[in-house]
Order: sequence, then C-alpha cells, then structure tokens
Amino acid sequence: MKLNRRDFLARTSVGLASSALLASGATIGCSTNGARSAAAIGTGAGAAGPLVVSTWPFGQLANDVALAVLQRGGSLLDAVEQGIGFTEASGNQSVGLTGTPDAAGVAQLDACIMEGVGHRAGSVASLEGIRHPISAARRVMEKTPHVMLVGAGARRFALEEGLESIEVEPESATKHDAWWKARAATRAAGGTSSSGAAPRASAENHDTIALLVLGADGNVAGGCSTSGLGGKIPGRVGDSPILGSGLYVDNDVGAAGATGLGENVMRYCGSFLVVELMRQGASPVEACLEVIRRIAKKDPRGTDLSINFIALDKQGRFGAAGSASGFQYSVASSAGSRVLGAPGISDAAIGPEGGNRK
Ligand code: SD4
Repeated sequence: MKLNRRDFLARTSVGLASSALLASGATIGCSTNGARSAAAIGTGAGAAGPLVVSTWPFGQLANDVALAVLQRGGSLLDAVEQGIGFTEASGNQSVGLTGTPDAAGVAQLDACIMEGVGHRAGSVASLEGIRHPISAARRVMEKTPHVMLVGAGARRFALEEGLESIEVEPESATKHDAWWKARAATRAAGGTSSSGAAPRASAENHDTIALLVLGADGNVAGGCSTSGLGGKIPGRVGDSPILGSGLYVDNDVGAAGATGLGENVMRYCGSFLVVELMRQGASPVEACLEVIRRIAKKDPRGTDLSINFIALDKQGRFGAAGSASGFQYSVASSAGSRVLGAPGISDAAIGPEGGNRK
C-alpha cells in the first residue's frame, strides 16, 4: 500500500510501537523514567554481554527489543536493526518518517550501521520516504560494494530492496522547489534568508537514537538513525550517518555514538575519538567527557555545544557524557533495563529540546 506522508503520520502511533514491542517478546525493565525526571548519574562497571546502550530515555524500549533479539540467539546486526527499527516506527519526533522535517517540510533521514567483526559499515543520508533508514543502511553494507548512499540514489536503492516506503517524491520535490524559490526571492530583495525554521522543542522526543551492542561472544556493533536537525537546509547532512562522527565501532576496543548538534561533532570525528581514548585506557565515561572537553577547548562556542556521547567497551563497561548537564541514556542487560543520567562538562542545563539546539 502506498501512503503519502500525512496518511503515514496519521497511522503511526505509540500503539503501533507497543504492538511491535510485544511481538518482539521483550520485557520492559525496571525504569520508565521520562526525559523530564532526573535519573541518577550512572556508569557500568563491566560485565559480560549481552549489553545494549542507547541515547535518551526513549532508547530504553529500543534496548529492550535489541536485548530480546540477542537473548533469542539473534545476531548483533539483527539486534541493532530491530532495536533502532522499533524507534523509527514508534512515532518519534526526531527519528524516522515522523521526525522533524527540513525547512521545506520534508523529512530527510540519516542512518548508519557498523559491525565490529570485519569492520564493515553502511550508511544512508538525506533519505526520503523510507520507513526504516537503518535497514537501508544495513543493506548498503551487506549488498553493495559501497559504504554510503545519499538522496535519490539511496531511495531508489531502498525501493529496489523492497523496503517499506511512502510516496513522497513528487510532493517533496514540489516543496523543495518552492522553498528554494522563496529563498532566492528573499535574497534578491536584499533580505536575509533564514537557513531554516527554529528547531521544535519537545521534552518527550529527543533527537537521534544511537544504539550500541556488546554480544555474549564479546563482539560489538552499533547503529544510528535520525531525522536530523529540525528546520535544516534541504540536503544538510549531520553527524549521524558519518562513520567516526555519529557512530564508531572497533572490535578490539568497543563502540561510541553521538546525539546533539551534528555540526559540533562531525568537525571533530567525535565517536572515533571516544573509541580511541578507550583504546588508550580511558573508561567509557572518561572517554566521553574528555572528547567533549577537547572540543570545548578548541571550539569558539566553548561548552555551549549541545552534544552528548554514549560508549561501551569490550569489558562490558559503559558510560555517557554531555556538554551540558541532564543528558540521559538507556542501558539494558540481563541485570535489567534502566535510564541513567550522564555527567556534563558544564553546569548549564540541557535544553528541553535536548541537543537539537542551534
Ligand atoms: C544531527 N545529531 O543531525 C543529529 C541530530 C541530533 O540532537 O542528534 N540532534 O545533527
């Protein structure tokens, strides 16, 4: 069935999300903290996998799906794809087709996936009308000789792969055309053209999902999916689909992922650096903190970066940190499913819109 975006949005609901969760056989863990409630600052001391770590409180349900896949004997990649796929289909305002659109009103989605074994990766950017960008990224990795596909090519590939889609091309082309024409007219009249509308604030739906898994066999993998910065210039790509920035996995060390203002992550290869610091002996939380401190030292914005990292290592230790205080992340293992707070390098409170702040 072909749906346009409006129909799709109307049909996508939390109800859909919960039925997917039940179908997965996952058990909801002990904490259901919302984004607004404070979570105790927490890091993991280290334990054998399976272990799943993801960004934000909404990652908790994705973790539960991913953990259930692993506990059923599924692969790390299946866990990443199904966990993130759950969020993409959950009606989230910053992940999947229900995510915040670009300045022209079109949801352009970014995602990537990476597997420690074989150091393989796949990525899609500015993908329109595909319900599960994470599945498109996985197929790029598994079925092409390439790592990254973007825009119309990525959509054609996803359609060829039979991925669930909605018909957006004619509508989005019209919207983009109108937006660029309006921008050109404003500039010709001497006005300052806005680079996009202000991001929409929401305390309930934060940002990107980055999800990291450690298997019982000690291997690691991860994925990342987002609609990106709300109100972005059409065609803008953030850190999330860029390997080394929004996500990085090294099977000798561990994995890291990012959420927040991608421009402040991708200039520093943030996730790569977190993994490299863990290789040099830092714990996951120390590595996340040190990367943000380094960025803040070099960046003209100082600590006003709106960025956050999560990380896990091969020993089963995990942690996270933010440029401001209040970032929350989710962790699931056989010990339970929790939402934890992360330390910030500054006392400033994270905005209601999380990292998605200009
Ligand atoms: C981006 N990092 O596109 C993503 C969006 C995000 O908090 O995580 N915002 O820049």
